Amino acid sequence: MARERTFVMVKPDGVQRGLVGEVVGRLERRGLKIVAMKMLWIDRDLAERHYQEHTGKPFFEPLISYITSGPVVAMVVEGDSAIKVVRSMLGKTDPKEASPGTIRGDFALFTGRNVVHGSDSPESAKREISLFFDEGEIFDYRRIDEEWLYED
Ligand code: DAT
Ligand code: MG
Repeated sequence: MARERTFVMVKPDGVQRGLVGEVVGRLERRGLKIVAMKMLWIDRDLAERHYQEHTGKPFFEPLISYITSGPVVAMVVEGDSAIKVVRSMLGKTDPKEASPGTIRGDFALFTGRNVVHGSDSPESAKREISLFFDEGEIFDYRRIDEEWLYED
């Protein structure tokens, strides 16, 4: 069993469209545990650092202005293989290609308004969590259903 932590964010369009509860509810019902959560309004500096791998790409400027256009809800989510499981729940980056049943496949149409972010690897998860959260904002606790969720 590989218990992992990943970084998840409801982007400004998700907040504006009232999808915070939908996203959090899906993660919780899957058995993933929210170990940190906050609303914040990302500034340009944090946006550029978060999306540093995309610096210089044609969509970089629109991406930065989208992600800084309103408040977001940022989370650290924990569970077995959480990084891969969350990515599969988000669906493909381009919502037109995302399967129904995924968050993007159910709630979005455009790559530039794709509602949610999730880390794509253990390295990105570690980097992104530390960009958004101090250690003291992340909580270590047992959820009451873990006994029934985990096989061992
Ligand atoms: P993901 O968010 O699925 O991890 P990514 O890391 O490749 O995707 O890109 C980050 C965000 O940048 C993505 O959610 C939307 C935007 N983006 C990516 N590729 C794009 C493209 N070709 N055109 C416009 N926006 C794009
Ligand atoms: Mg990415």
